[in-house]
Amino acid sequence: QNHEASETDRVFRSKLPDIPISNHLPLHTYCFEHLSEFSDRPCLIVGSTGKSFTFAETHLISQKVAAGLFNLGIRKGDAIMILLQNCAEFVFSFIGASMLGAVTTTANPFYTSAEVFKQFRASRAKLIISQSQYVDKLREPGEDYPKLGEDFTVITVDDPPEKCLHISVLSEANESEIPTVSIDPEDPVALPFSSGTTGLPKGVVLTHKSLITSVAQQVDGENPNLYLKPEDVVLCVLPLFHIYSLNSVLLCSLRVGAAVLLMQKFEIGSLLELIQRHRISVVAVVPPLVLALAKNPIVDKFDLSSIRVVLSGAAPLGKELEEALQSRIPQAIFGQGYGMTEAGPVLSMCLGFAKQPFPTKSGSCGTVVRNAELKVIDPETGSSFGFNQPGEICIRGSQIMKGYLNDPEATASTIDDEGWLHTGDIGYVDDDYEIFIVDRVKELIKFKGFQVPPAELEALLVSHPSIADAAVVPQKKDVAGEVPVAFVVRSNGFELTEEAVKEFVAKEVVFYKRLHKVYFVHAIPKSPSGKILRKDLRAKLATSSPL
Ligand code: 4UV
Repeated sequence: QNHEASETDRVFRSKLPDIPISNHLPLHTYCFEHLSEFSDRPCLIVGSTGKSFTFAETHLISQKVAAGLFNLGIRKGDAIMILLQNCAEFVFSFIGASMLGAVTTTANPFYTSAEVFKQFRASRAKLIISQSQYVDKLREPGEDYPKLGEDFTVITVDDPPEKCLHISVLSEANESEIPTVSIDPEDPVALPFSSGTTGLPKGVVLTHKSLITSVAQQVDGENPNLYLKPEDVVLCVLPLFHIYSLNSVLLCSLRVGAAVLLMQKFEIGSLLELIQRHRISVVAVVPPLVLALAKNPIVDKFDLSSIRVVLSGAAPLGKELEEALQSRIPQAIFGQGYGMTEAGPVLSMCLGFAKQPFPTKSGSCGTVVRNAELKVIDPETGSSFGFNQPGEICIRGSQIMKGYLNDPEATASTIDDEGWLHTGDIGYVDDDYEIFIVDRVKELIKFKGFQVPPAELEALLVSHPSIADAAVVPQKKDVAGEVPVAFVVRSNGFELTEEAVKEFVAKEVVFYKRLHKVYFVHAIPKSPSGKILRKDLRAKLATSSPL
């Protein structure tokens, strides 16, 4: 589909020229296209054990996993779920599924049973690849739930509990048994979940073409926007189940031949130790990690001289924090990427990371990626703004999602008829084409970069017999960035304490969706059409006494 910009649209583009992009290929073929140039170099390094896999090994094991998935009945178009912390098997499973033309939905292993099954059912996944410690929550969470071992298969990367299979059924399969599949660029390959600008989490259909386009926009071309080299060791501490790490850390590294250092979870001491030991050169982080690196005194005890690039994204980063870390790692180029799951995900990237870098300003989220168009619109009228005027950021290009899974309505309200994806973020483009995000008009709350969809918590709250109505909004908080707080209307005559509400929610959701504060009110402010006036509630919170 070709879209013509309306004559009146003010469209911003990268300072880098467009490039040819091989987005007719299947994703795994594209990622391993230059395999022969670095087949014996390390591809994956497991931080906790030091075990490493070369590019050739990673490719071969992924092929075996593809054959193994096929033997278990997975076919083109089927979905599998990966419920894992960062590990090599995550990579083999994702790439293996791609080789079959299957699609992977990634979920947070810390999710509660209810959260996992919502995503599992919506994605119609047939199989879950996980770790034994998470299997308990996959066993019969309720009467009419699918049953482990009968309705779906669970494979664990460690000793399999009862009714589960060991990963070796995949990783030791015969790679010559992979069927020939023809993959269309428009076929889905990844299905992360995101609540987008409104409502509940939805499956985001990312095709082979979208992910290849996004990776190419970052690392391909004579002058790549994000210049990664085969000698680089790229830190992968951000969870691979989130699109930021999956795309900008894993897929970009595979494409260029850089090594990926896998860390299961963030712990400052071991992180610093790994940076020093493996001479990590590229570090992808989120603002709370920048804070830890900038402020923790133990950082001074380690040699961080190998770091040449620090990329921060997924949440706003203050200028002071950026400068504090910069002074600790003076040799590194420091910059931000701005992404959104639905946008494929990268909208903009710091041009200081380019092979021939441009000067950039701290606080900026980078410049729109190449082979894409960005505009800033008046959210009320839809007309586009020029330089330095804040408005809603919209993006267009082959990298954006195909749409939400089985939800044409939500798709239509996010991607308009001209192909523009509306982000719900408010920002402006300055005279140097640098993007600054200043606010968010969508409901979404971000706790340390993790999504907290208010609609999900509101639905949960009103399911409580003593709650008549509820609204959840973000409150600013130092390290986390934002935390969810609730305004709750009690049902007539019911006693209900703040603690009881918090506990009720905590039992059903992953830790970062827990309520930090509950305010009891008589009514939730709503528009005539019944929409929660979130702006009013956010404004209330900003005052010293919200009630
Ligand atoms: O859907 P999501 O959870 O997606 C992300 C993806 C982020 C990135 C960042 C850098 C990359 O290189 C990459 O591949 C992916 O966070 O949440 C989307 C919303 O998060 C906010 C903004 O409100 C998005 O709509 N956000 C993301 N990056 C930034 C940000 C940023 N740099 N500054 C401020 N807000």
